[in-house]
Amino acid sequence: MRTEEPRAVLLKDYAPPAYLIDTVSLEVELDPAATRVHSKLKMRTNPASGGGPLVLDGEKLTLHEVRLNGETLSPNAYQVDGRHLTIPDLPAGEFTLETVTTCGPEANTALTGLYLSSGIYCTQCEAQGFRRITYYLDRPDAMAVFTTRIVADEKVAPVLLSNGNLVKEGKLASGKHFAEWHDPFPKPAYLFALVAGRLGHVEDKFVTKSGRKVTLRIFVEPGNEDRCAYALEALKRSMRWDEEAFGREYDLDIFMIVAVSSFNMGAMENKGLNVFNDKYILARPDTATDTDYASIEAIIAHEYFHNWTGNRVTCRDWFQLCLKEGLTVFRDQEFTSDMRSRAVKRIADVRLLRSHQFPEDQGPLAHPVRPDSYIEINNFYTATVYEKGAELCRMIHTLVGPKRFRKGMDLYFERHDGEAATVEDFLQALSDGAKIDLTQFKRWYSQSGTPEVLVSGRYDSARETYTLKMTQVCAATPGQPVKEPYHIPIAVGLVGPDGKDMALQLDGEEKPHAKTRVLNLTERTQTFRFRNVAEKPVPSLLRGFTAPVTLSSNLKERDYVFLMANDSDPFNRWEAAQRYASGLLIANVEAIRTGGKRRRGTAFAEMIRKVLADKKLDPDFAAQMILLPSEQAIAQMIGKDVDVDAIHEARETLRIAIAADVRDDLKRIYERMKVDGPYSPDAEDAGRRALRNACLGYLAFLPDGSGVEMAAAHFDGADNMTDQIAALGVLANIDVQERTRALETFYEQWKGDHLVMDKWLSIQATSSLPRALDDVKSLLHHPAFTIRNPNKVRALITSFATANQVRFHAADGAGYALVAEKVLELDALNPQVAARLLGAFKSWRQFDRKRRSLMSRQLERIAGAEGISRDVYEIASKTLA
Ligand code: 0A1
Ligand code: ZN
Repeated sequence: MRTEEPRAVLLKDYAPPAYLIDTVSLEVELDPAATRVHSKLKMRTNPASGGGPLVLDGEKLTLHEVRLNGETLSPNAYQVDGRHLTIPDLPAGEFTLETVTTCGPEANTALTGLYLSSGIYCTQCEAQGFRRITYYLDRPDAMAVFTTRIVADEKVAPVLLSNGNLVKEGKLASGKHFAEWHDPFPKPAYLFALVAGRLGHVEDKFVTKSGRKVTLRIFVEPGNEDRCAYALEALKRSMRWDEEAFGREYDLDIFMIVAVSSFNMGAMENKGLNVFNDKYILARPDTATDTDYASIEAIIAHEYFHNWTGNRVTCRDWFQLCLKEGLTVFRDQEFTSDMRSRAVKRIADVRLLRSHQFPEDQGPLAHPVRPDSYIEINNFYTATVYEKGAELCRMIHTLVGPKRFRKGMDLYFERHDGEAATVEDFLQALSDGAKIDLTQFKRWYSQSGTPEVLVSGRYDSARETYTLKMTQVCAATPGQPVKEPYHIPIAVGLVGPDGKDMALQLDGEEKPHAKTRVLNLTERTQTFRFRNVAEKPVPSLLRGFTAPVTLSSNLKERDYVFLMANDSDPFNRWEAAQRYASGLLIANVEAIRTGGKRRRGTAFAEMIRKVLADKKLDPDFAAQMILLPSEQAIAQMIGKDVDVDAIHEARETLRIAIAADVRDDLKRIYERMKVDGPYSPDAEDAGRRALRNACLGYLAFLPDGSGVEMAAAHFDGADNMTDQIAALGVLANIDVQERTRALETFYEQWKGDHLVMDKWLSIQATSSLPRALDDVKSLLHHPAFTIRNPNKVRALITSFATANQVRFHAADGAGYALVAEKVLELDALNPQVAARLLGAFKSWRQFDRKRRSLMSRQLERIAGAEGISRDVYEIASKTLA
């Protein structure tokens, strides 16, 4: 049990640093056990705050020497504890401070600071990793110009990289060599990076719109060079897109990316030297799926776009994290929408928002997009900061339109380039540049919780009016009992009986305007009345999902059936199908529990038939239309006393019934969507594969067993990973011989490839068969698994805990016990990854009484364990609160 409660950091306590650092010179002599770092800081008193003791951050460092203006300080002139180096007396004005420290990359299992990933030295400094490399003002508003000299054994580390441009390199005595890098752009320490090791690379060039020639390099472990082509192409497309869409050019002579296999997150935007989880770089048709290709494209773009939203304009403090993350996610979403299908991208983003952000916002870990308190900042790289943060940017974009939004963004860059900014700065620039009052809108940044919008529509045939009455409510969240009304943009359309959109004329308007209108809901209750509505329409509400809210309305099942056939807004067409299917599944769950009669879902089957027959429909979109909502989505909609077994049974039976109803149509499309010729990851072919595999996902479960053969043949005939894994994923859920054979064949084929092995692990962990828990337990001891690699943990344990609802929530609590045990084991090695895994318990209150009690017992066990990290303590204690 912890003796003292870790102290929370509060937004309201922000104060500028007492000292400024103008330049940093680092000399880093690499050694696995003791890397020596000599740092020379040119500092001065901050005129804005006026001196006092200098408190530098530093953790897990051995301090050897401190020099002030060239003179070694006696140890009584400073204090060191496990977290700081404090120097009470300093001369007024400018001074030079040097420290010599050592750190141990080999023993660094937390993967923050300097560590070794498969023998490659690399760093991860966001959010507070730089303090594990040297003593420093490790805060984002301390911006300095960095020069980094790296010294290493030439055999161990022939490649030496850091931020900026290479200024010098050469050989030294006894097999050592060095490289010196200079980054002319002042930056906070979290954007520092250093990589050294035996690395191969691929190279290309990019000429910016103003004519700057940029060398592009992607570094990988030797042997992986043939898997970089897609990432490199995606990088060039991202660079061009940012010039065209936002007028932003790249600013150094070289842009480098390094792919490493041990990484806590997806990737990191270090200035000029991005470091990536290799999962998001390496791709070849036989090893990567279409989804992998799409993620690579999106993450390459995301990190590249950070160069302006995050690096050139950075954050004043970590509370402002959404300033760079929400905005950059919005930018990468727009990029993907321009590269691929906008409708399918929107559906994917809303799915992610609902599956990850909504449960967070509606549970014990709810926090505002701009939090005002944290114990461990690494716990705040959340779906709320990223995904809801992006939705807030999107809402502003919806309110002002693309042209004015661009003006606002231009002004933001103009005003704040080279600065560490705040959410207020961003909103002010957008407000001034896009000419919009965002005073009320700002509440979205400080109020947590998902607002609920209740809509009631009424048609008056005598007056030919259609009235929408809207009410917004937002439930209490931790620390926030009462909410003020939000400014919510709600796009709506009215669909006439002929299935066509009506022209919309609001009360007080002379003539009809567009067929989709954005209504501004700003009060608790508001009424919008449309005139000249000749026939009773069906309203299409929240088109394009223009706000991150839950919506309930007086629409009936038949209205959803109508909309899923007719809505011109593709998002809402998909949404109507999901609502129809969810309603049906929830009714069937109830029927299972009470012994009532189950419904068969003929309208969904009918919709599938129509969608499959529509040759004009984009196959990727069609694939989205025919998929049933996930078990997790149903659990979330039910919200309390969730019965995971009934949900599983309801969904499985409905899927089989639908498959039986439309088997011929599914078979026809399965044949028709076969892609001939060599594999291409482009959106068109990927869409065909998605639809074909969605058909297989139904057919494989036909009660006559014919689908198993089909899935096995699909597996054997696959010439790319997308098809191979689709078939394996289907077979993994069926208890047949073909399952064993396919898993074995796959293992034999891919056991030498760590990324493909992650797929093999997670397919078994997410199997809905009752054996999944035992399989996970034995795979923990398999050579393909190690708890020290975050991708392995995510593939096996996190996917079991978050994507296998029916087995993680096994009634005897064995799933909970296993995951809790692993959280504790992992915490001793890597607190960040442990805390993330613990997030699997966040919705514990929505399950039945027995499960609630089993889950809370595990949470208490973790919260009370000896010596747990701040990271895990914060999640465990807040989840229980
Ligand atoms: N800024 C990165 C994500 C990132 C955050 C934290 C990390 O370590 C704690 C690593 C990466 C991004 O948004 O891509
Ligand atoms: Zn980011």
